[in-house]
Amino acid sequence: MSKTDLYMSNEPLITNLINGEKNKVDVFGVPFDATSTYRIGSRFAPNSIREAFQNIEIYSKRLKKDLENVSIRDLGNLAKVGDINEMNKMVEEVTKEVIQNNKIPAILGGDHSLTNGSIRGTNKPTLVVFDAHLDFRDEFEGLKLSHATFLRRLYEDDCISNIIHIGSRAATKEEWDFVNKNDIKIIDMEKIYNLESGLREFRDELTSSGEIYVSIDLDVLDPAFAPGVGNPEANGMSSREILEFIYCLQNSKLTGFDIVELIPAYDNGSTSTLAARLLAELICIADN
Ligand SMILES: [Mn+2]
Repeated sequence: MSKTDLYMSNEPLITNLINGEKNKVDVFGVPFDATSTYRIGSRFAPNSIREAFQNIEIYSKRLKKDLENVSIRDLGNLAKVGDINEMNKMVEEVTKEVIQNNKIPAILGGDHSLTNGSIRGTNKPTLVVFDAHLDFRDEFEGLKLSHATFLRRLYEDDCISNIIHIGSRAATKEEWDFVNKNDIKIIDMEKIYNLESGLREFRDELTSSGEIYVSIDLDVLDPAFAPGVGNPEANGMSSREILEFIYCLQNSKLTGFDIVELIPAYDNGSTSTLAARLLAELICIADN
C-alpha cells in the first residue's frame, strides 16, 4: 500500500468497505433545491449529513449492530441540474440500477421532489413518509410537479401500493379532503401525542406491507429539534418519537430510503446530527 493510499481520505464520502464484506447499502446525494417554495439551500445538505455522520457514534445500542463493521458504499452526488424532470429522471435511473445490483439506495436530499424520481425506480413499494406536510397539492405556485405536489403525482400514476403518512399536521383543506376520500393511512400528530397507541397503529399497518420505501422530510420534527429545514412547522415530532417509529421497521424489508429538506445554512448542528443518526439507524435496519 502506498503512503497516499494509507494517509489520504476520500472525505466527505462515507464509503467504508470492510475486507471481504459486500455492502448492502449504496448512499448517494441529490444536491437539488430548485422547487423549494420558502427557504432554499437543501442542495448543500448531502455533504453536511456526511460530515455529521463521520462525527457520531455508529454503534447502534438499540439495534445491537456495529456500523463500524458494516460495508457502506457512497456513490457521491448526482450531477447538478436546474430542471426537475431531468433530476427526477437521473434519480429514477440510478435508483433502478442500485436495486438491480441488489443494493438498497440511501438517498440524501435535496428537496423532497427527488422522491418522485426514486419511487419510480422501485417496484411499487409501500411508502412510509414522515412529513409535516401532506404534499398532496394538485399544483403549487404554478408548478404541477414540485416538493409540495409530488405525492399527488405518484399517487395518480399508481407508483405506490400503499402510503403510511406519519407526523402530518400542515396541509390545505383540499389535501385533507383528498387523503380522507381516498382512504390514505394518516398517523397525524394527534395520534403521536399518545406514542404507544401511535406506534401500535404503525406496527399493525406494517404487518400487511411488503417492500417498504421510507422517506423522511426532516420538517416532520418540531423546529426545536430540527430548525434547519425549508418549511418549518410548529408542533412536530421529537427526536425520540421519530426514532421509536424507525425502530418499528426493524424486521421490515426496506427497498430504499431518503432523508430530505435539511438546510445547513439555517441549522445549528442539531438537524444534521439527527439526520445522520436516522441515516445510521436505517442503514443498520437495511443491512440485516
Ligand atoms: Mn414537508
